[in-house]
Amino acid sequence: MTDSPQHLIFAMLDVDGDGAITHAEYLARVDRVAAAVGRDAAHPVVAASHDAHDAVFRDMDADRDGRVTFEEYRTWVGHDAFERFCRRALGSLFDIADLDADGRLDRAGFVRLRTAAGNGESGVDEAFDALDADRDGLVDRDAYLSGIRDFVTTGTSPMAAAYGAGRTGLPAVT
Ligand SMILES: [Ca+2]
Ligand SMILES: [Ca+2]
Ligand SMILES: [Ca+2]
Repeated sequence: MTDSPQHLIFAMLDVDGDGAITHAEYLARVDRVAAAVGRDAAHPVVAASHDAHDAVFRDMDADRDGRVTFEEYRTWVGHDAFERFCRRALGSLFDIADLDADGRLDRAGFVRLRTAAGNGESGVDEAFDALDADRDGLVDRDAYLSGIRDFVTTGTSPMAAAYGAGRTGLPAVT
């Protein structure tokens, strides 16, 4: 395994490290985030997030065996996949954490979201600072999603540190 964005994200999503992302592992992210921020599991934003994650999973799992291998993930991932699916799934997790629904998260909410979504705590403050460009103590939904997209597609992004990739980004993905 290298430190490419795809490897780092795959390793994060393959919670038990058995080499495949199962449907249950992927959907459990939603429940972890909801629990971490104290969101009622019956709230519509949680149901919407389950639906979004289910759609992403079905799109990733090319051979429909209920397991997404790294090869399936690597084949699937990219700019088009992000815009079509990931943006909705990751946005839905943001919405779960955005308890006052103003489209912004403060630092505490951001840390809870990132940690519960499966990222380590290292680099999370750095990522918040990088995404909070106007220093108002809040990160906008669009800035957050753009930051992740840039990391997934280019390896260089304010979000890179939050994936353990270091602040200067990564060499070209091979
Ligand atoms: Ca697994
Ligand atoms: Ca599969
Ligand atoms: Ca908010």
